[in-house]
Amino acid sequence: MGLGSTCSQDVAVNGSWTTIKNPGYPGYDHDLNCQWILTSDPLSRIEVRVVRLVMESSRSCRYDVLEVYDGLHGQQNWNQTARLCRRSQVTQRSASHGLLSSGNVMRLRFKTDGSVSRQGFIIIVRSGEHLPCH
Ligand SMILES: [Ca+2]
Repeated sequence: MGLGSTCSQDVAVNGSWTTIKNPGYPGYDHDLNCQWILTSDPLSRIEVRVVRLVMESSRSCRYDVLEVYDGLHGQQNWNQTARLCRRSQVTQRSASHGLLSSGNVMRLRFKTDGSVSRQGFIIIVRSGEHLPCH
């Protein structure tokens, strides 16, 4: 399955928390390739917090994975900043510190393989810290 309309979305991020879940939560299909492009006000960063993350887990997240990309210079230059598939990762970094963009765009990608599915994820996003004006 490629990027489908049911699992790819543009999300306008503002100062209030917006919730994003995988399609079908709790539960997900095999062979998904979903993405969310998050955009906030040009002068603010985007903060991502993981509320729940229960996936088929592996050490390198090679089966099912939620990837986080920072848009360094807009949407043409994505830098992968996280690969999440285990609850322990969330406890260590995302839940406590959040994941912060360097600019006003971020991309999330949810990929699943052809076997074993669990609940999936719930994350919340908002625009946070304001960038200095140039
Ligand atoms: Ca799987």
